Formats: sequence, structure tokens, C-alpha cells
Amino acid sequence: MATNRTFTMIKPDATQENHIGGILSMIEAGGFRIVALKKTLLTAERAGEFYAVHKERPFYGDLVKYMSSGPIVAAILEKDNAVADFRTLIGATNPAQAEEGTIRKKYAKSIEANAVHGSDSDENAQIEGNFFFGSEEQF
Ligand code: IDP
Repeated sequence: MATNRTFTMIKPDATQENHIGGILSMIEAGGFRIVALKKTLLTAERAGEFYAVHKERPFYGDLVKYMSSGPIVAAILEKDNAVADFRTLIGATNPAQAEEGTIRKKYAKSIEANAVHGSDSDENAQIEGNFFFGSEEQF
């Protein structure tokens, strides 16, 4: 059964280039409520842990390096059908294939530096949200 929460990160490139406000505006305009929010820096070790499911993929090393290259903004978001609707709002992994009106179409620079993360399942949304936020930080 679909739950009503998902998890996102504004990745280092978009954070560095002052797109935090623009991206959060698109998220709120898309009908999502911000349940938890923080700007933080992932160490390479923590980034590797977060992306452990991609360990075998050829881009894993670069991804870990990129995700620990500067601050990120982590957030838990709430809306009916949150995981699927948020994947629609962010658009395709590769911005060249992202549709008009999506966050990645507007802000992503490349398939790697693609501005935002969005959980791919309810189970991962919960795991990823809890990776960054204690239950006392989720309202
Ligand atoms: P998603 O973020 O759209 O769910 P995933 O396939 O789960 O895409 O990949 C996780 C992240 O790894 C992507 O958001 C992107 O930053 C990076 N990535 C995915 N595919 C490639 C690639 O082919 N080259 C470099 N980085 C990639």
C-alpha cells in the first residue's frame, strides 16, 4: 500500500548554485508539505552508505565523490501518493530526457549532477528519511 511520505535531497550542484529556494518552491507548489528539512554535508563514508544499493554500478565511485563534494539539503515530504508523484515532479534521471515543468528539466546539469534525489519506493522513503532525521525531527 502506498504511504504518503517520500524523501528528497537537493544535491551539491543545485545547493551550491543557490537553487534551494527555487526547488523548495516547486516542491510546495506541487502540493507537498515539508515534514523535515536540513542543510548538511555528507562525508564520503555516509554518501557511500546512502547509495550502497548502487555499489556494483560503474558510476558508484563518482556518485559518492559528487554527493560528498558540498552541502546538500535533505527533506521528508508528505502528499497522497508521495513517492510516485514526486518522481513525476522531478523528471527523468537524465535531464536530457526530463519533461518540461520538472525540477530536473529546470535545474539539472547532467545525468550525475541532476539537482535532486527522490526515493523510488515507500520502503526506501522510510529508510532514507530515517537516515537523516530522528522521529523527533519529523512533523
Ligand atoms: P534516480 O536518482 O533517478 O532514481 P538512479 O538510477 O537511482 O536514478 O541513480 C542514482 C543517482 O546516480 C542518479 O540520480 C544520478 O545522480 C547518478 N547516476 C545514475 N546514472 C548515472 C550514470 O549513468 N552516470 C553517472 N551518474 C549516474
